[in-house]
Amino acid sequence: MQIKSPKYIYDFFNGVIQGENVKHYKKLYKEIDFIYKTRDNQLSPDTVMYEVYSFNEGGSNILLWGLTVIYPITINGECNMTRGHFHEDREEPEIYFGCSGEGLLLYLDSQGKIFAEKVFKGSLHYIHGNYAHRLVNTGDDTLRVGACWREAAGHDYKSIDEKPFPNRVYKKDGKIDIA
Ligand code: PAN
Ligand code: ZN
Repeated sequence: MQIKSPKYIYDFFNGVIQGENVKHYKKLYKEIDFIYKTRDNQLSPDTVMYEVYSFNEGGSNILLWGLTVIYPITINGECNMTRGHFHEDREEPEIYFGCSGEGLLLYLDSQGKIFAEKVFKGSLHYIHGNYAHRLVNTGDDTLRVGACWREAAGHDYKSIDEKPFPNRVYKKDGKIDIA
């Protein structure tokens, strides 16, 4: 029997996934400045707000494994977060799991009902297909969250742009404030 090296390395300490087919992108402030309540003119437009790694092995029923790395930045007191989305196919769920840092996972249904779960190293989250999901970094360190979902899920950002998450998360004097 041949023993092979793994094709992918999940480097928890440095917050990267390495391997041949790994896709990686950086989300810059200028690309998502509209998701925050206010604009911070002190923040460079090229500031990396978060990074996303993912890979899949192809095939007809593609399963993706991902990692989101969200930096501890505040925008006039508002905590940094992902853009947030529904899955295009509202039947497709996703699993998130906390790897490092502290945050909140916001869930929003199509009726506008919202709730959140705390995210920390070892937390595990099952996101049913009918919930939009957004990660918020509430800590002083980088928040790293793993994810597993099917390619068939797709991403629907438009619904969130039209009907945004009703609550925002702020950090004032080290205390979290949800407004
Ligand atoms: C994640 C997200 C990732 C970035 O992989 O795509 O955390 O968030 P936005 O896509 O909202 O910018 C996921 O939920 N995939 O389905
Ligand atoms: Zn998703």
